Amino acid sequence: MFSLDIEKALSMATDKNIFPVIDKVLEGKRLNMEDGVKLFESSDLLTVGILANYVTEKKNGKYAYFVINRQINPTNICALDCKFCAFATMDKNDPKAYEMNYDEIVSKAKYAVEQGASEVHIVGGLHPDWNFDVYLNMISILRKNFSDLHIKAFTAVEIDYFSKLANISYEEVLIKLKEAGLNSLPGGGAEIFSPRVRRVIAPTKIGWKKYLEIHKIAHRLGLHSTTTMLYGHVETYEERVDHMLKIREAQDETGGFTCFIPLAYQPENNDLNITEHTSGIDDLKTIAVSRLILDNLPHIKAYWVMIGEKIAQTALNFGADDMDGTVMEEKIAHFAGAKSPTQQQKERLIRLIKEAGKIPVERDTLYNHIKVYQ
Ligand code: V47
Repeated sequence: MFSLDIEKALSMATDKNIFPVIDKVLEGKRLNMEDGVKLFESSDLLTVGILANYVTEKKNGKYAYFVINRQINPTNICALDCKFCAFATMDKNDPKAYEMNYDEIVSKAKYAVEQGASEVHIVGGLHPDWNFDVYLNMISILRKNFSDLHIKAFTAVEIDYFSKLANISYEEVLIKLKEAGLNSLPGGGAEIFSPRVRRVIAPTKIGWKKYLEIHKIAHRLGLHSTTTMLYGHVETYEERVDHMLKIREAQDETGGFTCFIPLAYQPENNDLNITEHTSGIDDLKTIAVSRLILDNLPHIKAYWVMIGEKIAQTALNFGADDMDGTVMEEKIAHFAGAKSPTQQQKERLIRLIKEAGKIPVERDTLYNHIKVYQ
């Protein structure tokens, strides 16, 4: 019944180039580089979306997830100089430079918990004067104050920095953080894996091998993580698909990624000479193609902060099954010109999901159901 419906829907497909890709998806076969590029190049967005939605619903039914969470960015003073980043500054005397003390961090987490948050998401600059203990104590202090809160903190880029600061291995850094109370890693810092692109947009950041190595070590230690891709700047379609294929290969090894998050490039106040926001078509296609390529990733997130709530809502029918969450205080995208609000109310997320024809589920970080809104 279901397959007849999907075949009927796909009988309207107009782009012959993607017919073989459609067949592969319906036969449950893995897509390759050529397939991914054909999907990106296709003008038949609706067919690509129907196909991605078919895969999403096979995996997650009609459920679409959100989380009550808060982002905390302890400092924006950073030793790296990524060209796309408008949030960080290398100069401590820059008027926008800031650093939080532990009391401020705890009070932000306290407010989040009072609002019903199950997760805090902590990332920030690589502060040149903070040693590893500053970051480690941040986690233990939060854990002492909030025994049940899920602490998702520190990207692979930060883990690499801590390992250099403390002169210990990635594994030792992660074990210490886990013992202090860390629950999982966020996916930031992936950008685009292509060394060509990294040389242009993030020349001093760790490369893709270290990024994936750190995530795989975390997975082996029992820490789940998410993973991301920054798109809409100088990368090609091939480089986007290559990025996804590398993530798929790592996931085959460990199975530890919960979710893939395409992050739409925000063009303001940075040193990259690309001033255009991504288009809605590109946002939807990127979500759909990632759903189709990443057959072993359980969830695809439409991050409303970067693509706006209207496209994020629409993306729930183009392969995404998650909207992230309330966020409460977003800085990274907003320093770079994001037009979305800096936070969402839970009721609005529920409404956006229901209007998309999906069933809203409040989840925890690991996608356990907290409440289903039938
Ligand atoms: O690592 C920085 C990106 C990331 C810009 O793990 C930019 O669940 C667009 O990773 N335009 C941080 N993007 C955000 C992030 C994230 C967000 C939500 C959920 C999760 C998760 C992770 O933001 C950075 C970088 O890749 N970023 N500057 C910019 N101008």
